Amino acid sequence: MAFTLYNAPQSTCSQRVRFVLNAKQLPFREIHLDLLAGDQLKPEYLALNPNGVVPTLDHDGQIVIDSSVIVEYLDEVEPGRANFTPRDPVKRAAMRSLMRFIDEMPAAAVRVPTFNLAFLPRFAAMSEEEFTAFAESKPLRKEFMLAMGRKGFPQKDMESALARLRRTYERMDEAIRDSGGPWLLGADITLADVSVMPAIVRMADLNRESDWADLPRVVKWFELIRAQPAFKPTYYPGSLLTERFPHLQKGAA
Ligand SMILES: N[C@@H](CCC(=O)N[C@@H](CS)C(=O)NCC(=O)O)C(=O)O
Repeated sequence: MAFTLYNAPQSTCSQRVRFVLNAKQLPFREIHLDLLAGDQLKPEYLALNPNGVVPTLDHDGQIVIDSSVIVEYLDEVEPGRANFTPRDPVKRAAMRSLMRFIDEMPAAAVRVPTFNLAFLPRFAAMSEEEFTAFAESKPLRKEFMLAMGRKGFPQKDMESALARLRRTYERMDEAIRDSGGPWLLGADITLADVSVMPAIVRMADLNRESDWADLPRVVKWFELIRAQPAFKPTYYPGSLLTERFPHLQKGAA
């Protein structure tokens, strides 16, 4: 079986899929897209993924899109190795509920600080016409880009994104407490943990680790996921924003 992953090193959604492929020790070929250059908007890529976003998985010619769908798919086609889906239907439903919450809350919220702090200089350097054309060409994120504009999201949008992230850390803390931990749903790591991981790594990379320092269960969870054998190969050099955007290294967040 051959897996090809269209993705980007720093893309949080891509990192979920890389983690699962690595944990299952499934060899995969990576095709890197430069998202700031607009590789995801080229017609040949849109033919694979009409949303114009990464990741996209090609499994022996079968195309699967959306990171949450891809990680569930991988557990279905390769259930034997490092399974991330509980057998018990009730627990499985709890995992999926958390995954929906994660996609709606932290995965969306994290884009605001990411764009404002890391990508903005790139957009600020474009002319208004170039920027508008770039935004208009995005099937999924057109309105998001236009709302951001070349000057970035206003402070109140940053604050509301950070508030939504804070509610995520609190939800994680409750889930770990109620399940007995150390993972969100108990003794075993599940796709819910994998889904939220990149948002937490991103906020730590943006120097915001202190935002959950008062939640020791979350602190422990973060240590534990970083110690997983799949973590290092997933976050290979170039996967963090601070590696690509040196202006972030001083802790501009
Ligand atoms: N729900 C989708 C979202 C994918 C997504 O937003 N990908 C981002 C990177 S994490 C992207 O490709 N952005 C490119 C753009 O906004 O043009 C998934 O989980 O796969």
